[in-house]
Amino acid sequence: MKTLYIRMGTLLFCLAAYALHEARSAEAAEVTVVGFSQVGAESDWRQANTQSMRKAFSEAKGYKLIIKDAQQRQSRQLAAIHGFVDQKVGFIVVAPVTEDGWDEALQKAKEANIPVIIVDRKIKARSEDLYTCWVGSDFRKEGDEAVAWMEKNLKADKDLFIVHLQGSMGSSAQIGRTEALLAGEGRNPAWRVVARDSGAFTQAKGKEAMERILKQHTRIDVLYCENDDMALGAMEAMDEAGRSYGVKGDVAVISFDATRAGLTATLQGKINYNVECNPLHGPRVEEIVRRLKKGEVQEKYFYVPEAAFDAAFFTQSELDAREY
Ligand code: GYE
Repeated sequence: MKTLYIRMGTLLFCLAAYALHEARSAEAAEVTVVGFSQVGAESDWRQANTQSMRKAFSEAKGYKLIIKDAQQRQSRQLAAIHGFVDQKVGFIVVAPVTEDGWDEALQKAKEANIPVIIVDRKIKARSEDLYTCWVGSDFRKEGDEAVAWMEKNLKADKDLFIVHLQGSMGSSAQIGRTEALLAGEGRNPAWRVVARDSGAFTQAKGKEAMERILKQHTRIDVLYCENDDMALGAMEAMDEAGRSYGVKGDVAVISFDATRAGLTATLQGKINYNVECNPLHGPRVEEIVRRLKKGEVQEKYFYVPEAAFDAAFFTQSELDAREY
């Protein structure tokens, strides 16, 4: 009888140890699935943004990150959100291409109880309750920074002829940076925007737009360009047309993003003033996911810190110290 009790005891102990082992390995293997709908790969900024998300949501940290590249099309982003809900991901992250048109997809995620974090550009939703929170830049402030530099450094006793290259129309980045220039125009009667065109934030389209503009305008004092990729394209067009630009040239170049390529051009004096747009959202978004998992409440809006760089003061060591 005694032996039987001992055997049963041993058996129960083994079963309990096995159950504990199973529970522990399930816990260790618990993976958080995050669906990320990215705008595309249109610019260096965007690529740095995607990298930052990949790094933050690594497998080593217990994540499975599903990235869907929308190739700058909202229809693809909407399909991606619907797909993420059907797949029952734990969290959805969206970098929205435009501000409008998200209500229905977000409603579906809300009904499925999946938190949605918006990054980079903002959205105009029927209700702010349709998403959990937002992380990104203050685009109007970036534009105001650039316009303030123009007001201080490009004082014109006569008219200032400005060319304005815009990003993807309807995106918050375009809207904020454009509004700032329009406000500057309103305050400065000597400013004349002689041409305005969109280069959709890409180098190729920025070049094409600038080629068209250069054919029509012999005098240009300023190029206000809403990102570095388009500025690089526009500089190619100016090189080919034999027009001088930058600190020592005829056309002062104002740009946004402060990517490595953009800041290299700033260091070379080809871009006069470059306003940073910080793409490193990954760590912040990952922290938000961790906190949401613990049930902690988020602040609704988080603006990433940003700087601006004047070619007159920018140095090689500052460039070397940059993270992207
Ligand atoms: O400035 C541009 C990119 O939304 C902040 O999109 C982003 C903008 C960025 O393609 O380069």
